[in-house]
Amino acid sequence: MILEEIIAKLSVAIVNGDEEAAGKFSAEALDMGADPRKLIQEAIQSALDTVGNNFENGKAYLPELIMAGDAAHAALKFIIPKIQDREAKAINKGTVVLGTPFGDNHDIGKNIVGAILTARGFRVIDIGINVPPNKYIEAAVKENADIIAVSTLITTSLPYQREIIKILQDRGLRDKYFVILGGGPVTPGWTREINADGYGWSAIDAATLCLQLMDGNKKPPLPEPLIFGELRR
Ligand code: B12
Repeated sequence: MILEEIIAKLSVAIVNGDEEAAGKFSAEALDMGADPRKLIQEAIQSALDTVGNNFENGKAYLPELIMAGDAAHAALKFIIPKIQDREAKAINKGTVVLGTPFGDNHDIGKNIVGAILTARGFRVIDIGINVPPNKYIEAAVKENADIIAVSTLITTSLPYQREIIKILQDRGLRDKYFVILGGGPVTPGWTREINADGYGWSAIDAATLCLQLMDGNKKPPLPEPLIFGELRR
């Protein structure tokens, strides 16, 4: 089988929620020299988008969503260490506190963002899912972070992004940390509305964003957020 066929089979395995096949095809694709980031983009993300659209249109139900998520996890178990092997650099470019806010349990995209940022030389403190706003701030203070990164997939959890910024302002800490946003329901417009410092459409955009924030003399809060990947939305 050629690599393109294996990538196509990986995608189908995720849509079908077949954990075993997803693990097998991702390992095979990597053995054949597939670029791990290409695998994420072309097989995993696109397959989950298909399942998400089917769910929205009533063609798939929660069990299918759960199984697809599990299959994606099974594939990423092989892919994430490869990203880190290939790219990990010893220099610490900065510390990022990363989490999914209260009410939201989606962590696949967050984990990919964490892996790519680590690979690009950031120290990533992953505070998990369903995280109340004040926990982001506690972690940022404790870890002496540079950036707070909030990954949100559920629309009803968006207000917690605003809440994080408000708590920082109320505690006089807004000039200590950049706040960046990503995930399906987040838009550049929302990023501007709540005065966050940046938006990235993908994990690669998240890395470009963090590198630019740490580059030069930028200080939070930025008068205008940095936006990456807007055209791909
Ligand atoms: C898999 C999945 C699940 C799995 C999650 C498994 C897991 N461990 O994460 C399970 C089955 C648990 C699940 C549950 C639910 N889900 Co769901 N789920 C999805 C699905 C299909 C894929 C999400 C995903 O992983 N995508 C792949 C990753 C790689 O992409 P990503 O997360 O967008 O991340 C990328 C970028 O956004 C970016 N990024 C991400 N974070 C950040 C952060 C920063 C700072 C930056 C810069 C960039 C960045 O980089 C990432 C990599 O490139 C989406 C549909 C979709 N197309 O997104 C629905 C979806 C998100 N789910 C949805 C819903 C409604 C639910 C449920 C409420 C269903 C229910 N009735 O119970 C529950 C909610 C549970 C909860 N409280 O969170 C809706 C949300 C609608 C909305 N806008 O509010 C969606 C959009 C489906 C739909 N079309 O209706 N879900």
